[in-house]
Amino acid sequence: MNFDGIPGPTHNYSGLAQGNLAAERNAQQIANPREAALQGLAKMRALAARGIAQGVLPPQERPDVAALRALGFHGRDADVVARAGRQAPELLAACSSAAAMWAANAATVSPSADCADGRVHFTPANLVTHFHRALEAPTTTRVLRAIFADTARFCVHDPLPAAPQFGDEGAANHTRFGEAIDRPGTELFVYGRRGLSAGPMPARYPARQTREASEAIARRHGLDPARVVFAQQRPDTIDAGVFHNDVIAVGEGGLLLCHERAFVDQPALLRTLSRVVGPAFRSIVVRESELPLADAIATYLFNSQLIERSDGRFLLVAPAECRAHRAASEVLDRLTTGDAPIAEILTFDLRQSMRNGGGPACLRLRVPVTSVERAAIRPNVLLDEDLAAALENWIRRNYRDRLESADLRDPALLDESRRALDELTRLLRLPAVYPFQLGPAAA
Ligand code: SUG
Repeated sequence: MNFDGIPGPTHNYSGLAQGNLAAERNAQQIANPREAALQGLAKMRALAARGIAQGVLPPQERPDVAALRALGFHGRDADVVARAGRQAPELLAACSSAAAMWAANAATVSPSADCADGRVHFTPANLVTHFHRALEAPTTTRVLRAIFADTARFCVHDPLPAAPQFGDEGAANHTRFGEAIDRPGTELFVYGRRGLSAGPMPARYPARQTREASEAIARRHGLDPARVVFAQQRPDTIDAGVFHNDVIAVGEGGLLLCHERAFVDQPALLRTLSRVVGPAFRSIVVRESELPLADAIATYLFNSQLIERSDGRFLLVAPAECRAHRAASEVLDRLTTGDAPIAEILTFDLRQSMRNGGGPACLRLRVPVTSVERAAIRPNVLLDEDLAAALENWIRRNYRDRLESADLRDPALLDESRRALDELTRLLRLPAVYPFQLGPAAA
């Protein structure tokens, strides 16, 4: 299943993510939160209409008043926001980010067939590299525990310790290969650096995922070490703007689609994967001569969703930007030529999210479940046409169509946002998950 994050009412462009070229370039643009949420919903709705199981993850409470209080701003909630806006607008921006929409960074998920105890394991990401993203972990953990509440089938761990050594960005750096969901598969963990030891490192931009974090996740999920593969992102590729592996590679079932500059010692990695995954493994490597790395990053071609259809071939869900770019569009055409494993391509306009460096794959968390496990998920977060219509109505009534940095100081935004989330909690029949619903103790 895919669970997509709903872009929240404070979606804005603050240039907070270092090494994320789109977010850096679009800093201080005027955002349209309503359009962001509707674009995300349109993608979910179209996939659900094709019979692809789809769930939703609610946005988070922003601005995060408790985080601002922790940084020394005091008074009533409205005073906290006003003081932060006057004294440290960059901190208010960080505490107002709607970045939880990029659900691929919510957690790393291992299917039950891969885990020693036969449950689906989740490790919510600590996202320690950026302050605005590290704020997500506690609410993400509560939301996942509310949705995957059946502890006989699901295990939602605490995030890893929040230290640079264990920098973890969730499923954006994790791929599960396998022929079936109920048989053991292979899990590929991609890291940007080794936590504290030496070794190749990007010079310019942060390597967000550490090998130590990935190893800890593999251990706590109870994965079979013989079926776990670790690989390093190329440091020069991170320095070119590939801040997560899912900007340059996507895999599903037996298929890996990646750029030739994705991994350190890529030929050796592909050999390892074909040995460990087995004969079903197939890779499609796009050459620099076909699509230069800079264009791959600008179009986000690899930040596509690869979805296996019932006939065993794949649907690729790509950003609309790929069709507006000649070389990228030619790559897409080539991917579907003849008896290629990819049978069809769907594109979506996700521009509001794309301007912050978030494409189709960033917006979704894959949760591999059997049909029995699916039945154990809290039902009201599963998208059908009724829920989609209700969400659309909720977005149209609650979201602004224009938000710029100065608006983050508006105390009405906090009230609007809380009202919207309170209504959404009821719509999705979730228990209280937000600090404003739980009281000061939760924050
Ligand atoms: O962490 N952008 C996000 C985008 C995350 C995309 N996710 C994946 N590739 N899986 C990030 O860089 C920008 C927010 C701002 O600048 O306002 C931001 O956080």
